[in-house]
Amino acid sequence: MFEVREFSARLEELSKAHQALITRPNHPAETHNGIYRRWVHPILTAEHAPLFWRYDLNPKTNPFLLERLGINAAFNSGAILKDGKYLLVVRVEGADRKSFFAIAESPNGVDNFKFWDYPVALPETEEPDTNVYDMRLTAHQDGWIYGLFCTERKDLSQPNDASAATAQCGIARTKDLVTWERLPDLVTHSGQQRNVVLHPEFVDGKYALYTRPQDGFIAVGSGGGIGWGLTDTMDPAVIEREVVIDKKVYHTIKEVKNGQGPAPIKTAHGWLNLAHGVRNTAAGLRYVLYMFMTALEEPWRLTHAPSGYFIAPEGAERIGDVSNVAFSNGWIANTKGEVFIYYASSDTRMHVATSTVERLVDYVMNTPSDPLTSAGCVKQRSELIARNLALK
Ligand code: M1P
Repeated sequence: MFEVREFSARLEELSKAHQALITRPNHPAETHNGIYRRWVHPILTAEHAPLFWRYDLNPKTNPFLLERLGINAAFNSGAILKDGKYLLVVRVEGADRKSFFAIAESPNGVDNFKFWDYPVALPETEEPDTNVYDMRLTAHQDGWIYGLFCTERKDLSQPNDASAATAQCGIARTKDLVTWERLPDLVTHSGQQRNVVLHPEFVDGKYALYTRPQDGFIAVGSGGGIGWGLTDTMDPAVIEREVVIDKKVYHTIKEVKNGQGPAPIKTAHGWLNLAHGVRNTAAGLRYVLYMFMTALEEPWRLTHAPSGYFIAPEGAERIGDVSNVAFSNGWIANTKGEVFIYYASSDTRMHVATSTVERLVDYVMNTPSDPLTSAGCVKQRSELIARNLALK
């Protein structure tokens, strides 16, 4: 029989290991490309979830100290800097496959992330969500912090297909990330929506949203691309006219689909945007991150689009529940101009890479764009080589 003594000893062991994990100092990787630095340890994993979320800690009701409600993953997190704290609204996925949101807080943005005691109690609309995920946080000019996320429900038009689902954009707002007001889901003329993000400022006196129109739940079909639309209010948010501002392109990193990452960062030169692009391979889809810049007064107009990917899954990042995925829906620019890029690997865990606004602006404005053909790429590279060899 498992003695109470053993219960206490095991609990102490578990607590020590958990405490060591969540307080482990992080450090930047030695090698880097000059654009950003990856930090060595994942900043959040399933194991970061508090023990009291997973175990019944009462020896009377759980004498064997069994894990009762497992956590599978902690990934795709929105981010915001608030009252000097780096806050992530994390997509936490239970062993039961359902995702929920929980806030994790760090004093420095790179380590010591600790979950608040309770997950977010997200109110529902009249049509309950089956699954919610990938929240983008936007501190809007109107004074609210908005959280736009994907709400997934069973596709009732296909009752015999247990996998048939629909994705739409759920909307909630808050002042403190504790109490949330749920607003009606976004209405657009597209079949489904995922990766919808609120622009932080009014544009022509309206709320502006980045969208991702798609025909099906996984496939974007003939639609896709990063869309843009305006709505008079967020309660309800209705987009009458959706235009694609960054489309899918053959034989690029975004051939199959793409989607806006977090809300863009405003700079003196334009808006810095982070997005994900998806291509197909014999081993399945490959998700990478890329960047682009849009005009300050016309955030729907791309001004610079560096060639290729910005971050691709690397090493252990390539392995997880959905392998070969880098995904980001959160970043933070602090008052010192430092940028914390929060990205998830393979739908499993969270990482951080750091850079500065200055470096990212240089990267986006001065990196050549994709010539779209092998011959064009050889020409582009040969010109670089020639310029460099001429320096000798
Ligand atoms: O599994 C990879 C990603 O797939 C979806 O992204 P997209 O809509 O662009 O295909 C999302 O479900 C995302 O959560 C996930 O990380």
